[in-house]
Amino acid sequence: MSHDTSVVQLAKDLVGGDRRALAQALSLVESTADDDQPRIVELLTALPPSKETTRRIGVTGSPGVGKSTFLETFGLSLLEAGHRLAVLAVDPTSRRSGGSILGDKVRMQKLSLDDRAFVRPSPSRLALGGAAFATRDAITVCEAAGFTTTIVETVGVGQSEIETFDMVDLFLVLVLSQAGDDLQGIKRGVMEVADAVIVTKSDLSPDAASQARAMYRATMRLLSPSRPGWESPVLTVSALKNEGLTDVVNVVNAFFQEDREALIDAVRRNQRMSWFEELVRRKIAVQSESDAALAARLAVLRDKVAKDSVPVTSAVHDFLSHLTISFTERS
Ligand SMILES: Nc1nc2c(ncn2[C@@H]2O[C@H](COP(=O)(O)OP(=O)(O)OP(=O)(O)O)[C@@H](O)[C@H]2O)c(=O)[nH]1
Ligand SMILES: [Mg+2]
Repeated sequence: MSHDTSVVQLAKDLVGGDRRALAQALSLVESTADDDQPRIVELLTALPPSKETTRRIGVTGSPGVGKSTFLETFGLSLLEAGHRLAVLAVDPTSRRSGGSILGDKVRMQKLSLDDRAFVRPSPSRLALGGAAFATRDAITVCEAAGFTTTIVETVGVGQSEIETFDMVDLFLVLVLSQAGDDLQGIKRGVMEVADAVIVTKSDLSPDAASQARAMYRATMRLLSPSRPGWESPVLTVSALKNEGLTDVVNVVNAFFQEDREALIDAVRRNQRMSWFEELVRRKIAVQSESDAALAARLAVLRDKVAKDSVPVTSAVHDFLSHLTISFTERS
């Protein structure tokens, strides 16, 4: 791999707190261009390892539930408490356009303008395919830049919530009180991994909000704990009226208390391990199809397997021997 001095400089500037370097580094790790891949590796290798005391928080909820508005108020209280905050907005839907990115900047205006915070709206393109992996690298970049808390805001559709859960320490699920009559629309799987449930927009109808809270509390009691020794609380907030935010801050602080550090470390370790395993699997799959010689061998073997002219086990061994050769030639 050629030594890229510009990337080494980028890493230095990033660690030194340069905003432009931060934005550039985030664009780089989000890039899917082949040319950028060695530069991404070089950048990540040049960064200091993440500190254990950093906080990674996921915030999810259906479109319009009030995530960005909540993050503005919640984020400002984190800044007050001395944290430096990065917000990475990930939207796996294709509805996100220049307009909604502008919307994020408006909804998180004070955060966007505060130099203790950094807000990164991501265009939808980035959320497709391997985006979950890019977001993990983006967290690493933010932590290297000195942010003590990184929040990943994700729109709750499809698999995106679970992917987010797998990259954070604490997972907050925002829900509307209007949807409180039943759990329709909110998948059970998401509630199972919620470390806290937050009923939003309580100012619209305080009664509906407290009914929803009671209903979600009952639901959460039926589920097994999201983490060992942690009971997921259900809270109500109005981000617009700044009500209930102190409770959220208290829950977050309780979650990150020192006696839970070992648990959080173990969670991160498991996350790194499955990230590695999954990425290796994916890259091998991609490699098998994109490397001409390998792809040709794979096609021959598929054909033989189809005709039953070679045992499947032998075909796999054959394939693996080609894979090894292919990688050896590269290094
Ligand atoms: N009354 C009231 N309205 C709120 C509150 N929080 C958010 N809203 C409104 O709800 C709408 C959606 O808020 P957002 O914060 O953009 O919601 P979001 O979940 O980030 O939306 P997407 O990012 O588009 O999925 C906006 O019109 C907000 O002004 C609240 O606490 N009370
Ligand atoms: Mg939003």
